[in-house]
Amino acid sequence: MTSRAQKTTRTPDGRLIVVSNRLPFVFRRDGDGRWQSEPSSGGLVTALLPVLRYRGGTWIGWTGSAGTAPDLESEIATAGKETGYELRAVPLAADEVHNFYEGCSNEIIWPLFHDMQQMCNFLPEYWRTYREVNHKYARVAHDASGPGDFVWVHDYHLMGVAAELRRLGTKARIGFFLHIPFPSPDIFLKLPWRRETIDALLKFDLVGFQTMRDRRNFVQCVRALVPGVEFEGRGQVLQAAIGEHSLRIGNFPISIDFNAFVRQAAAADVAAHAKELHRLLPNRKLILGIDRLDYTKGIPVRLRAFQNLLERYPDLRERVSLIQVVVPSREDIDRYRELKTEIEQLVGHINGSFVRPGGWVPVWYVYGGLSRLELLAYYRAADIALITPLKDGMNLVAKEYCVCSIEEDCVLILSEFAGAAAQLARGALLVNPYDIEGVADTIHRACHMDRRERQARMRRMRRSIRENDVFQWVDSFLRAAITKDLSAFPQPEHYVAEEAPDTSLAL
Ligand code: GDG
Repeated sequence: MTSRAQKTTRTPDGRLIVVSNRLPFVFRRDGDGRWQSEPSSGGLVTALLPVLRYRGGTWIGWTGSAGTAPDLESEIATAGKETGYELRAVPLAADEVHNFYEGCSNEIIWPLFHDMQQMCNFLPEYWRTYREVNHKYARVAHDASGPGDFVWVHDYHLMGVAAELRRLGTKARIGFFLHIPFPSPDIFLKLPWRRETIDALLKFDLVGFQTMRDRRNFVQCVRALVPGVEFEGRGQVLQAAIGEHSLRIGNFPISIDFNAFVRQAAAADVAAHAKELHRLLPNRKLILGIDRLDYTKGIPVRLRAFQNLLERYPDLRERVSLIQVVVPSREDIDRYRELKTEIEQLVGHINGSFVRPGGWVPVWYVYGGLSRLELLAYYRAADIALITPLKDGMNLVAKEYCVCSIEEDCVLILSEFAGAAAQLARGALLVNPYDIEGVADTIHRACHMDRRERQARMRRMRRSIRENDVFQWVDSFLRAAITKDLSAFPQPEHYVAEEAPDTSLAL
């Protein structure tokens, strides 16, 4: 447990009840059919752990397996005892997993909120199950919480939990954080259940978004759909009133555990692994892309940009290699399988067009998850990170790359449509990921950037991430829920500078 997190994090009085789609554990049966649990290693877990242990609390979520297994319950209880906070599982039947998780969450809300309405499958039964499953999560949260507690709900799967909790008469305060973007009204209004969704979000006491742009989109959607909501404030956290209920709405860019990444990246085995990568791919700049297999990540168009670079800048042939890591995800869905095939055909085409006998391979393609050691080694070895999602809530890979670059001698190329762009704009080279020639030109610029500029840019980004780490993120969200005086939350300077508010709304 970090003492820093303990000292700085003030929660509202009472315990913290975290509600997320999945529990922070992976449960698997071993060879003898007995359940084994392994803690997940994500940033959210790391950040919330000190608060949960210090204040006491509960984490509510699905185990990841459909149906119920009585013997799993005892493994959940054991895992909870070892972590120092309570775990409560929400059991989901196979049809609920299909309609709520794969259907409504991942075939409607995920694509729509990433501006990909053509990918949406607006089936009414998906939405019906979404409401029922949100009710299930709320029921467990209601039983787990008391009047002085703070319930913190995470992400797009669970936007209806506060509305259900209010119906159940829960007295605890309830916050929500959306990890993915919130779309503009043009897109959001396509959702057949738009009014119900906005009404449900307005039932929370605090709604947090990654960026000012997301928050502004939400405010515009509220204005378009719900008459009579009044907004007040100009800083990072706004106050809104709707009838008797008032809530706060803010932007809280999520971050990473800066010190842990620096420490781990500096380890001797990481350095040795990074050196080995340079030995295998000698005398060239290494360009790195790491993405989950997802159509929001923009992998095919990025490969086309790399191909364009090699065509238009022959001086870079044999002097650059793109390491593209694709982490398997949702492979049982046709669209994801098709995406994988498209990526592999493009890689084959580029390598077939430019490969030189006995040596250089332009694209080094890795399909599979990386160990922590490998991930850190790729970060340390890469001269350039090419992170070009078509849309992304934040993108922690961008922040992790900067922080692991302990020599501060490398370049981040970042999509302007990643939430991280608002914070890293002064150090990264921002690109429009759809602009194939623009991205190619930017890679060329990155390859020729002088050392002083590389270091100055990287230093600026690393300082910003250090000052705004994940513990500060938890702290600011929980403070926003209780602070009386909202002037304690001025908009961080870099957000005002990089993402000027829409003056027609002044919000
Ligand atoms: C959602 C939003 C938002 C990736 N590959 C491997 C691996 N990773 C780790 C990275 C990073 C995490 O997974 C990915 O984080 P992202 O932020 O990029 O994306 P999502 O998981 O889609 O998350 C996103 C985030 O929520 C937080 O609010 O930033 O916009 O979509 O930590 O390091 N880790 C290992 N092997 C891999 O192969 N060990």
